[in-house]
Amino acid sequence: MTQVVLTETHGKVGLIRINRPEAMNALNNDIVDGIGAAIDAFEADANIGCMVITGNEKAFAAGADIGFMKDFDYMHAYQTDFITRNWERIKTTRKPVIAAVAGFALGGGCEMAMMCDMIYAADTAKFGQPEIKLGTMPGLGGSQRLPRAVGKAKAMDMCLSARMMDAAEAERAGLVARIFPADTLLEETLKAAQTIAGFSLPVIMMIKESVNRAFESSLNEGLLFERRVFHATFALEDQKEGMAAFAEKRKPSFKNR
Ligand code: CO8
Repeated sequence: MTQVVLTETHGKVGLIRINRPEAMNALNNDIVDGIGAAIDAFEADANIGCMVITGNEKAFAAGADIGFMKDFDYMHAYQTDFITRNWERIKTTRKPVIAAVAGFALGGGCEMAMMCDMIYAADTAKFGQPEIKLGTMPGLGGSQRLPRAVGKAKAMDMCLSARMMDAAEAERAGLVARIFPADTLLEETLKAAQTIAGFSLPVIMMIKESVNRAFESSLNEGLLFERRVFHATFALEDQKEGMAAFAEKRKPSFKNR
């Protein structure tokens, strides 16, 4: 049986590839469980400082597998806790996750990319929430994360019209952090991930946690959270090392402590 999720380690970066090319990487339980297991392993590996999730050149993922869910009824979706049970592991990992998107990121695929901490896109990337065409709606966070990323007007437009957004528009709108030519997407994303993973792991985690607070709290609560975590960095050996290295004009050597 083909493995629908492949993992590789590149230095301090854990790479997760969705590998179901015959179905445009349509997401099913095997894939999300595989992604969950990969994240568990990279989270537990003290050598890993950043993760990358990618698909192939045609699709990051063209949505949830329509065949898998087309005969669901309400009680099945509710009783099996569809999505909530196992589709959101990306959301809980404390290490940063970058989505490297080439080709289609539609429906649950777009939502999964948005669940990551940031999206790097190939110039071929296309984002969309076309569930309305299927008589349903975004269910993996799209109606909440898309407006936070691109604002209400574009999010409403995409969810209601089912139109796709190309990479250039996605970058202008704030959905995507960086765009690369398709043939260099993975290489450039791994390079950026290596840069991140080279910093102090507790600081990486504290920054991720603080930026995420911006979307989950009022400004004053978020500022207070940031201030407390910032104060806490002065308890780190890596802060002493980072600032001493700057003063001594040398490269810091972080110990993740
Ligand atoms: N589910 C199942 N199979 C799919 C999916 C999908 N989402 N997308 C593509 N495939 C399959 C096709 O059926 C086809 O299979 P086959 O060769 O056996 O006929 C194969 O992938 C290749 O696809 P196409 O021939 O259609 O390729 P095209 O290049 O012509 O078109 C598209 C590519 C535009 C991506 C087109 O396939 C498409 O529109 N796909 C459906 C996109 C969609 O509607 N996505 C939303 C799905 S609903 C959803 O995600 C609900 C989210 C709720 C949360 C769920 C948690 C994730």
